[in-house]
Amino acid sequence: MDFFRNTGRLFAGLLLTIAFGLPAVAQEAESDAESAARYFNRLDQKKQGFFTLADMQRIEAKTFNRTDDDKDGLLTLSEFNFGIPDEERDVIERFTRRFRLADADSDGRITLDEYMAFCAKVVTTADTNQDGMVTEEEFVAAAGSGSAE
Ligand SMILES: [Ca+2]
Ligand SMILES: [Ca+2]
Ligand SMILES: [Ca+2]
Repeated sequence: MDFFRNTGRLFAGLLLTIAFGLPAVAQEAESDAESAARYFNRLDQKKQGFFTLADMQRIEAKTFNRTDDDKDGLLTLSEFNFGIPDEERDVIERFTRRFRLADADSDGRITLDEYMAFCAKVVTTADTNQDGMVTEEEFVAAAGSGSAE
């Protein structure tokens, strides 16, 4: 899963997995679940067994800045999709779809505010018992069930 090496890509993928459910292909579903667990560990920096919205936004703000190649405070589609090989058409299509979903006002650029709002959506979706903490169990379940649909 080369494209999951990039934290930003992984993040974007999970957001959409959580918010909109898994793709129909079983093989992809499995890798998404594995990726969800890996991504959870990255967000749970203190190894407490959960992360909060504040944790996620702190970490993802850094990802945003790293992905923002020209440092104009906006993510374009080409920045967002940077590094995906041309032959990976399904991946490009998926990330393009995700980009559009994160781009709340559809102006072709993702602002930090839009990105942070998307984080909030993920936490709201994944935190099924609404205690403000997303546990690994909640996170992986949300990634696997498409519970937001
Ligand atoms: Ca930019
Ligand atoms: Ca926008
Ligand atoms: Ca919870």
